[in-house]
Amino acid sequence: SIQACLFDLDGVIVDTAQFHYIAWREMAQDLGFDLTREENERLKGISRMESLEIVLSIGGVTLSDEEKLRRATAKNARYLELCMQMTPDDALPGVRHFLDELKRNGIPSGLGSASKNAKVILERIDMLHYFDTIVDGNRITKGKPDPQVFLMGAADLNVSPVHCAVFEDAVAGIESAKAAGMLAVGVGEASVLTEADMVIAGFENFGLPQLENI
Ligand code: G16
Ligand code: MG
Repeated sequence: SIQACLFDLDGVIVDTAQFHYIAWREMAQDLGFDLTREENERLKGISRMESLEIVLSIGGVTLSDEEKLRRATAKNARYLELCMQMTPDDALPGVRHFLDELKRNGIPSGLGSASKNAKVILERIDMLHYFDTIVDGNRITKGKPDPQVFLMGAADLNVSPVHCAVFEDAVAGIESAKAAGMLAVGVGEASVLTEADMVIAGFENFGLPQLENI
């Protein structure tokens, strides 16, 4: 039985992926190339500096370490500027209701995100209080697909990994959950999240009874 739920942030709780894309694309264009939506898929769940390396390789651009840091910092400033347009209404449909249901049933929730901005974003959409633990890009040393992020969350909540369910929209995140020995629920398309134990389109018609049925 499931005793704890761990949630990815971008693409599961809130659609900040669109802002990451805009900010990376603007940087790419400034460097003289474009970044397509399809190429952007490869950045989901991947850390900021690793994402930068992927974007630069797409454009065939080489930068000094100093310039890489400057570009990553500028991208993040632009990303945060875009995120500040969000309001509590920007939480993805049904997710607040599901987190309420977990709370009512005494099932702890944790956040497992690669993002260093996780807390700021959760505060912005007024959802920080739902999480009994936050494992974010500031705590982890190994990013997804490594299981570290979710194993830390399970340890914080004092729940064995086999009793944890992970909600993830990224291929790298599903891999991470499976490597941690957890139930992996994909949020998105089954054709993309092929390694997930179950895939849901979103949280609108999803609750504890559906989770317990997996
Ligand atoms: C998120 C996004 C990634 C992003 C990463 C780091 O991970 O999916 O695209 O590159 O965080 O974000 P930041 O630059 O804010 O530290 P997740 O795990 O929440 O999907
Ligand atoms: Mg994600």
